Formats: sequence, structure tokens, C-alpha cells
Amino acid sequence: MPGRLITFEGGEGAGKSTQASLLAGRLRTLGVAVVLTREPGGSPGAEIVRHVLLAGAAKPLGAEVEAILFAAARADHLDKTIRPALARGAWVICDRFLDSTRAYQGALGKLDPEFLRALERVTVGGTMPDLTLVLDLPAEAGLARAESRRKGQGNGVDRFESEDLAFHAGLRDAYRAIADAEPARCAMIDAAAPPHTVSDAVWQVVCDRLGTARTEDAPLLAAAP
Ligand code: Z5A
Repeated sequence: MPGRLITFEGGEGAGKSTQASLLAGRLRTLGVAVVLTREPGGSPGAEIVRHVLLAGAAKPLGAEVEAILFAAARADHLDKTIRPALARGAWVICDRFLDSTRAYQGALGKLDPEFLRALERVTVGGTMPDLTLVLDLPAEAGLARAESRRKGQGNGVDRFESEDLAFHAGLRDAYRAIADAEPARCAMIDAAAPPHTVSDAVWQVVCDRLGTARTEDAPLLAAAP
């Protein structure tokens, strides 16, 4: 029985990591094997590329080179972590995936869509997400959340967090356009509510979109903790 690939997408501070973790917990409570992972990263090789990208070392080389590096990290992540997990029937929950490249490097970096499609063909191929949850939040609110988390952890801003408000507002528009263009794969979730309210909305979509696809999944909704 092949597993499922669920991805979380959205702008800075929208709550992707929080929601990915809450969804993993709900599924595990029901006995579902879950692999919780992230991009860039999620495999030893991809984590090395993550350091290069988030440190901003590739920024002077331009959006095209950054997109190639994100794609290289994704190829390793897919080969070493995602495809093996799906093959053994696990549900993979990934914090960011190919839509982040479409939004950050594509829409905001103004890359040729055909160039991105070519990268997707050689890296992602047929391993598209079964479901993508796009967390929608005004950029100001997301940046404020991210700033308070950074202060709590004593961290500085990374390569992408240092972009201005207009960039982050543009990202929100880009994610909305992605969700509109692929409604069968994507679901928009209002991320402004408290975490457990957002988690309930996520759970409802997961049950509606994936829970009834197999008869043994049908009790998912009734059994939600
Ligand atoms: N990137 C790219 O350009 N191209 C690509 O192809 C890929 C990525 C894959 C990775 O950063 C960067 O790489 C990312 C895009 C780029 N750059 N940025 N910016 P990362 O992995 O270091 O972090 P992130 O993915 O950007 O995470 P995030 O946006 O900073 O946060 P989040 O995961 O969406 O939110 P969170 O960590 O769950 O929550 C943030 C804070 O808000 C935290 O204190 C929570 O407790 C709080 N929170 C969460 N939910 C709520 C609600 N509902 N209410 C109130 N407070 C909340």
C-alpha cells in the first residue's frame, strides 16, 4: 500500500512547522506510520545544501542558481527519505516542498516558468504531493510571529527572512495563485486563528480529501482526538 505525501506551504511565520507537527501527532495517535520532514533539508545531503542556502551564500549568484540548489536538495531528499517512506506505506508530512520554489524563486525571483517545470521534471517527476495545505496569513502577522520566535530562540534573520514587507506580501499572493491554479491538490487554510483551531481545519481537509479514499481510512474523522 503506497503512502501519502502531504505538504505544508505558506509565508514566513504562517505556522507550517507547528501544523505539520500537530497533524503528524494526530495521525500517529491513529496508528498511521508518519515521517515528518522539511525542506530545504530532510536528508543528510540536503541538510548541507540548506546551510549554504539559508546563510545567503548563493544569493549573489541569483535566483536561478538558488532554484537549482533547492532542486538538488529536493532530489536527494526524495531519493533518501520521501520515496523510501512512501514505498513502505508511511504518510510523509513535509514542511515546504516544490511550491516554495515556485513562490520564492519563481514568482518573487521572476524565473521563467518553463525553467522551473524542467527542474521539477528531473527532480520531483511523478512524486507530486497528494495534498498541499497552503496556510494563509497576512505578511505583517507572519513576520511578527517569526520575529517573536527568533527573539525567544536568540536567533538572527536568515537569507529569506531579511527580505522586506513587500516581498512577503508578494509571497502571499504567489501562494494564493498556486492554490487557485491547482484546487484538486491544494487547500487554502486560514492560519490567523489559534493553533488548535487551525489544526482542526487542517484535519477536516485531510479527512475530506484523503480519509475516504480507502475504506480503512474512513474512521479517521470519527477517531480524531
Ligand atoms: N525556500 C525557498 O526559497 N525555496 C524553496 O524551494 C524552499 C524554501 C523549500 C526555509 O526557512 C527558507 O527557505 C524559507 C523559504 C526558503 N524562508 N523563509 N522565510 P526555514 O525552514 O528556516 O523556515 P520557514 O519554513 O520559513 O519557517 P517559518 O515560515 O519561519 O515558520 P512557520 O513554520 O511557518 O511557522 P512556525 O515555526 O510553526 O510558527 C512561527 C511562530 O508562530 C512560532 O513561535 C509559533 O509558536 C507561532 N505560531 C504558530 N502558529 C500560530 C498560530 N496559529 N497563532 C499564533 N502563533 C502561532
